[in-house]
Amino acid sequence: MSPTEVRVGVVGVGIMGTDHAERLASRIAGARLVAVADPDRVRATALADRLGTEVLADPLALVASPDVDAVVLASPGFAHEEQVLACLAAGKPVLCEKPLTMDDESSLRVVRAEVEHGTRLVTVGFMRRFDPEYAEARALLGTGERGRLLLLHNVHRNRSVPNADFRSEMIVRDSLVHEVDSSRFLFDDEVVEVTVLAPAPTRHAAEGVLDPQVALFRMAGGGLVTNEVFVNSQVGYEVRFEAVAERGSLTAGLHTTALLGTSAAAGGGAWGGVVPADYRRRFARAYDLEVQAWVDGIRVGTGAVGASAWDGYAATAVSTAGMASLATGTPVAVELAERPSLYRATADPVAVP
Ligand code: ISE
Repeated sequence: MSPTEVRVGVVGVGIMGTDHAERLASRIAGARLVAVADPDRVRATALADRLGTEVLADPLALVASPDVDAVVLASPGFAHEEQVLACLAAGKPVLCEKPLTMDDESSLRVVRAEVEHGTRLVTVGFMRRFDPEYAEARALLGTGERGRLLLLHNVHRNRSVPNADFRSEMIVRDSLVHEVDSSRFLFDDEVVEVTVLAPAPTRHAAEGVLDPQVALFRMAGGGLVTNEVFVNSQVGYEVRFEAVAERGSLTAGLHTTALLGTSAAAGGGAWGGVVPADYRRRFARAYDLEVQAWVDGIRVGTGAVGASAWDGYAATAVSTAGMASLATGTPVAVELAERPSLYRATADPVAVP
């Protein structure tokens, strides 16, 4: 398919779906937002009216619609498997927000369905791959100039979580999953073992929720990754890393680092700049580049870009093992299925913008 204009439907109009719908309606070249679908008809209608697009009640009707060429899925993770499989059955490209599905078995079913289809149609919304700092770090590490990557230290903080339903396991499945993908991306390697531990929780976490958490990943090639995830930091959205190679280290995200004790009143802190309140601000450019690259890939027929269904499956497998480790505090091995030839590289690189 190489339409001059890709007609896109958005399924799920919560925080991320609304953000993507606005992006598609206003600043993505070669795309037209043609429909939104959400079980919450009132919120979908309000958004559709504001953006001048159609509303469909049923996500599967949106996928099947002859007026829709490609689909952005921003529905809750538990709905993804059925909806991604419907896109594959309809032969439509789909940009599915993370996590791909809720566990590794269901993610593997998606991988197998795509292999059966024969070409890549699924992109998983791991937007950090499109963040200029992450992409540049990956390109620099890939040159080998600095030797082998030995260690990666990731920090991931949210000011707070949307509701008390955000339980300890979701910190692994919805938040830490980003570090799983970015570690695979930066190392160009698979995670083979995960350990998740938690200190005595912050008093700002809901009753029984283990927050913050610390996770350790062992990479197949011997690399090690430390991760802190803290979703009720009370300050703002801080995502950064330090990568330590044999001859030098590099950092990303420092300009969004908060000093301990800075005021949380304005939705962030300060460190020679502004700490964004949430991921829509921190990764605004990455989301724009991701969606533009996805649309461009459909228009020129070069196929899917960014994280593949395989990357989504691998990330979900690590999260599934991470949730098991959180329950026991012991290391859990990650066993992946054999990678089909449709997915050449461990983590497909993206161009540095
Ligand atoms: C959310 O779903 C995201 O994807 C954000 O990037 C992450 O920081 C947050 O913890 C998740 O809940």
